[in-house]
Amino acid sequence: MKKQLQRQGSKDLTQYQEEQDNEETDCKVSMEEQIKTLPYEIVNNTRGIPLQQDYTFKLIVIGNSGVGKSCIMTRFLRNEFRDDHEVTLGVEFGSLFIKMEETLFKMQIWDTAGQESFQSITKTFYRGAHAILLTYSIASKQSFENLDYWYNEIKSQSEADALIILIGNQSDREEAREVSFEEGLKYKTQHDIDIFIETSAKTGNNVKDTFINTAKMLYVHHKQKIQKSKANLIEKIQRRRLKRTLSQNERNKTCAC
Ligand SMILES: Nc1nc2c(ncn2[C@@H]2O[C@H](COP(=O)(O)OP(=O)(O)O)[C@@H](O)[C@H]2O)c(=O)[nH]1
Ligand SMILES: [Mg+2]
Repeated sequence: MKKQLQRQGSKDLTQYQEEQDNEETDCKVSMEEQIKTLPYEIVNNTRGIPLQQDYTFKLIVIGNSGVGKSCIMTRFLRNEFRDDHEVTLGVEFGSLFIKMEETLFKMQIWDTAGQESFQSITKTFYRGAHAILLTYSIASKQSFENLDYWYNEIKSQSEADALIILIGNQSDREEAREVSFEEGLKYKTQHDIDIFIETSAKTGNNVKDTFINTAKMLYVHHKQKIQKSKANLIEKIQRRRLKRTLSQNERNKTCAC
C-alpha cells in the first residue's frame, strides 16, 4: 500500500500534489481517483441504539509528548481544542462511525495517553493497527529528530501492511517553525511512508481530511476482504433461515393433527 499517494501538506488536502516520485504507477492514480470520488457519511448515534459496525479500523497516534496527538484526536472526534497540555494516564480511546458504500465502519482511534514520555508503549498498542499516525510538531526540531525512534518502533512492532501517515502538527505556529515542509516531505520519501501532511489541531486545518482520507484508503485497500466477510455473513444467515424453514416443514409433515 506504500507510495500510493503524495500530497501537499498544509494546503488543501483534497488537492493532491503533482506526482513527486518517479515510482508512480497506474495503480496509484486509480487509488487517488477512487479516494477523491468515494462518497462517505459520518454516522451519529442519535437514537441511542448502539450502532453495529461491519468492520473496525484501528488507528494509533504516536510521536513525542507535546506534539499534539491528543488534540488532533479530540479535534477530529469532537471538533474541540484545548490549550492546556494535560498528560492523561491510562489508555485513551475514541471512535467514530463512517459509512462508505453501504458498509459501516468503526474508526477506533488509540491515543498513547502519556506512555510516550517514558517510551514504554506496549505491544498491545501497536497490535492490529491498520493505520499509524506518526506525529511531530513543526515547531519542535527535537520531535522531528525523534521520528527515527518512532519509525523503528513501527517497523518492529506493527503489522507489515499498516498504513503510515506522517503528520507535521501545529502548522498554525508559522512564526515558531523549526521544521520546513520540505524536510517533512523528504522524510516521507526516504521512508516507507504513505502520506505526509501538515495539520493544525488548533485551527482544524487538514485534521478531518487526514482521518477521512485514511479511512478511505483503508477501505479501498481492504475492500475485497470486507466484501467477502459481508457475503459470508449473509450466506450464513440465509443458510440458518433455510435450515429453520426446512425443520419447520418437517415438523408440520409429521404432525398428527
Ligand atoms: N498552536 C497549536 N498548539 C497545539 C496544537 N496541537 C496541540 N497544541 C498544544 O500543544 C500542547 C500539547 O498537546 P497534546 O495534544 O496534549 O500533546 P500530546 O502530548 O502529543 O498528546 C497543548 O498545550 C496543546 O494545546 C496545534 O495544532 N497548534
Ligand atoms: Mg496526549
